[in-house]
Amino acid sequence: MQDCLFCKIIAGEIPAQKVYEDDQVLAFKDIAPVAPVHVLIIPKQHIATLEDLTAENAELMGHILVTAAKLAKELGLAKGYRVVSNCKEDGGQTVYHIHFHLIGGRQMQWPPG
Ligand code: IU
Repeated sequence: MQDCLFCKIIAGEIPAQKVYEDDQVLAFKDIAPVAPVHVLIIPKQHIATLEDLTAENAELMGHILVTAAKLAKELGLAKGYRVVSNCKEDGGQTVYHIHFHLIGGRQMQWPPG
């Protein structure tokens, strides 16, 4: 999608610190990390929000979660971590290309703000 920041990162038009890539997903370091490890995992297919998902996306979403678990191991998050996807305004979403935050390396709090 033309005006999507994350589509531009996928296309290589905007630089990012990539940590993993395959034919379906890209993972890169968040530009404003909120923890020692903060990686964004995104599908290469442009999907704006969680609300836009259909049954056709089920395998892709599963692949993203499996990728999160794999990266967490590789990044040394043996004590645990959090995977978060913010949806629309009340969820705190700021970039409208669906993404999953993999956050770890410190004790998380609950409930989130
Ligand atoms: P959110 O869930 O939509 O709020 O998350 C968007 C994230 O994208 C947020 O953590 C930003 O720091 C991050 N980000 C980025 O990594 N690179 C960018 O150029 C921009 C935002 I703009």
